[in-house]
Amino acid sequence: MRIADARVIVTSPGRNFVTLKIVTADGVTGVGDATLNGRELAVAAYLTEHVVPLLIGRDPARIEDTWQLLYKGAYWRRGPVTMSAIAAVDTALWDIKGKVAGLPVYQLLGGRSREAVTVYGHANAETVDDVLGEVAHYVDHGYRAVRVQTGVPGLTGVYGVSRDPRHYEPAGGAVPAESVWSTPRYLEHTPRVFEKVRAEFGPDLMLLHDVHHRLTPIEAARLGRSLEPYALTWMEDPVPAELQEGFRLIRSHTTTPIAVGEVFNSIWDCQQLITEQLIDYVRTTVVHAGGISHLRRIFDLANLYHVRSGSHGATDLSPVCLAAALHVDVSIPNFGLQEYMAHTAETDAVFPHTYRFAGGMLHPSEEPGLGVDIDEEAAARYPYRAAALPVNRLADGTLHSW
Ligand code: GCO
Ligand code: MG
Repeated sequence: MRIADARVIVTSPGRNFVTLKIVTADGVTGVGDATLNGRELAVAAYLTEHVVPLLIGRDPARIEDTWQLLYKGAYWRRGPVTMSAIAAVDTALWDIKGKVAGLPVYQLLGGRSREAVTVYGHANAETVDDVLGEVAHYVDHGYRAVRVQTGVPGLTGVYGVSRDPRHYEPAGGAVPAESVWSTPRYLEHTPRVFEKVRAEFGPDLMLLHDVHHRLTPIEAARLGRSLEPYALTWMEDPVPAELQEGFRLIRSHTTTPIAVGEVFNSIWDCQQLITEQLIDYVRTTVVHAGGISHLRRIFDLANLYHVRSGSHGATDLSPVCLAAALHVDVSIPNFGLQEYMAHTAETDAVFPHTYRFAGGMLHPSEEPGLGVDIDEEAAARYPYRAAALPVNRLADGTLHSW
């Protein structure tokens, strides 16, 4: 069997998505997500100019060899653009392999390790009172885990709080929006939020919080300590993670578990965090970390060091990524949690899929392959729109992590 065609499809049903569709000479198709929020066209061009010409005529069954060709062959290793492009090819080839075998992809990964995938939803609101209502919404819909974000008194436009509470979308107009940040106000406010949420919902609900890289290690240590009475499942991205050894400082001060990894694109970004047991959950994804093949390598390494998965699943990762993530999640021994923000109806219509949500869990597709596709006619109705991620500044104008 040979690859006859590979199409890069850019569509914007409410937000931008990049999808690779590979077609074999006998008409089997496979899809892979290549969306990199705010940098979509860079990956689309990388695929079109540098990857698609290499795919035509290749044997689609050779997933590992194709991965190595695209990784080692480029010479310029790693990076989010390269690794998202490799991920799209890898994911599409697993989809094809599943269809050819007549099996859902999770069966090719070793079969089920659990019945379904526990997910966490996003409760976000400007005030503490309003966020209690949002948490209740998720509990009422069966969720066992909820991420909680609120505004901070005195600050406007805090990350994680959106106008539409059900569909958080950080990317906005063509030029980045700016907001002002204050670490002292945030550190003062956040434990008060969790005190109220824990008191209202009791000990069983898993609670999570995303810091979005905004602290230094010693500030993160203070936050983690102040949240200990409320027994969070995790504190996410407490600091930027380029300096992996910085996590030693956080770790030595707090027992609040740490989750990191949504911006990582290879095993080398988290190797020290994992082998020194500086984190509890690694949040790498299919799309940004080299596809199903490479994600499995990260999770296998993590498994040796008591680190569980907690894959990123925001709405800027397409249903193709989510479908693929569920096959990984249901099969690995060290699954932790999967982030889940429902896509809009227009996005779901462009990406027909057969995974389903029930009782706080996502169930992967039972169809051969990934169980997701792109409706190319529907996709063509939504042309690309430039949309940038925001930036954050301190009161004196200093650019800060957002
Ligand atoms: C999360 C993330 C997202 C990212 C977004 C960037 O935990 O879901 O932090 O909200 O900011 O995916 O594109
Ligand atoms: Mg996050």
